[in-house]
Amino acid sequence: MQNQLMNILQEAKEQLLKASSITETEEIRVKLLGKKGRLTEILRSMGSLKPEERKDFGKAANSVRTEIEGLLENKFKSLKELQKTERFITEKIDVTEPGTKFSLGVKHPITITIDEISRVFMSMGFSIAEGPEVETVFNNFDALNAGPNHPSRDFTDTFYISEGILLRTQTSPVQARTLVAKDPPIKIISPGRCFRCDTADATHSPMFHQVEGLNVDEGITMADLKGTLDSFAKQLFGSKVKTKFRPHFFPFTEPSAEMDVSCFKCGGKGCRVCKGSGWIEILGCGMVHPNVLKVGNIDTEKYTGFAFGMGVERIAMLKYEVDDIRLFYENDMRFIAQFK
Ligand code: 2NL
Repeated sequence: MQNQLMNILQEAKEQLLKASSITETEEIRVKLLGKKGRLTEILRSMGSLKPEERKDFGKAANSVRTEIEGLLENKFKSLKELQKTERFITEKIDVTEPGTKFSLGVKHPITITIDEISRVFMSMGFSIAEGPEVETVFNNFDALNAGPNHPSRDFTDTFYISEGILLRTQTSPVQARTLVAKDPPIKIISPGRCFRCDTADATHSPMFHQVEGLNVDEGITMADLKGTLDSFAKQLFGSKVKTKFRPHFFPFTEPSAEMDVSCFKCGGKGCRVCKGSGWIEILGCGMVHPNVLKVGNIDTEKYTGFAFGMGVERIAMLKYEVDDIRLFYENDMRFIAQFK
C-alpha cells in the first residue's frame, strides 16, 4: 500500500506538470482527493490493516495528501497568474484613441417643407388628416369624380396592386374618407406620400409628396378659397408676394384654378427661379364638385367647400433652388444636411 501512495504522488506530479488550465487542474484534484478520489479510497481501505501498520500508513497517507494539496495550490496560483497576464494583454484599452464620432441627424428638406406648410394651415384652423398609401380605386378615383374613363386611371400612369387596389396617386382619398366619416364643418389638410408610374428625371419621381386641403361648411365661397390661399402664400414665401388665379380643370372641383405667386426671388422682374416670367405656379384648387360632396352624403344645398393640392417637392425645389428632384432621394448627407 505504501507503493500505491508513492504511485499516486508520482502521478499527481506528472499530471499537474502537463495540466494547462484551471478546469483540467480541478479535474485532477477531484480524481485524487475528491470523495471518490484515489487517495480517499485508499484511506477508506485502511480498516483492513493491522492496528500497528495503520498508524504508519495513516501518517504517510496524510503527508502525501498535504504534499498533493500543496502542489495543487501552487498550480492553481500560477494558472490564475497566467490568466491575469493574458487578460491584461487582451483587454488593454488605449485611452488616447480618438472616440467614435456620432453626428446628430437632420430633418429631411421634404419634411421641413411639409412641416412649414402644415404650420401655416394649422395657424388658420386646419387639422391634419392622414390615411393609407395603399388605397381603393374607389377612394382614389370614383369618389373624386374621376369617371371610369378618366385618363389618370390609365394602367401606365398608376401603380395597380390588384383588382380595385392601388398606390394612391394623390392624397385626396384621405379627404374622401373624411367626407364619408365626418359631418361639416370639415377643415383639414392631408400631407403624405403619393405614387405615379413616372420615369424619374429632373422634375419627376415615381414617389413624391403632396399636401392637399379641404374646407367644407355652410356658406363657403371662392372668396374663402382666395383669401386662405393668398394668406398661405404670404406666410410661406414672404408678405410681399402677390397671388393670381388662372382658370383650370380638375374633375373633383368646379370651378377650378391654378394659383401663381409673384416671384419671391426677384420680386417679379424675372429671374432663374421664375424662368423670366415673374410668376411661379404653386398649386391647384377649386370649389368642391357636388358629385364629390354627394359621396360623403353631404347636403349640397346646405354646404359648399373649397379644396386645393400642391406638390411638396416642387415647393421645396423652388424655395431651396434645387434643380433636380432626384437629389431628395439619394440620401447624400452632404445634400440633406444643408437645410437645417
Ligand atoms: C394639384 C391639384 C387639387 C384637390 C386637389 C380635392 C379633394 C377633394 C375634393 C376636391 Cl376630396 N378636391 N383636391 C382639389 C383641387 C386641386 O390638386 O395640382 N395638385 C398637385
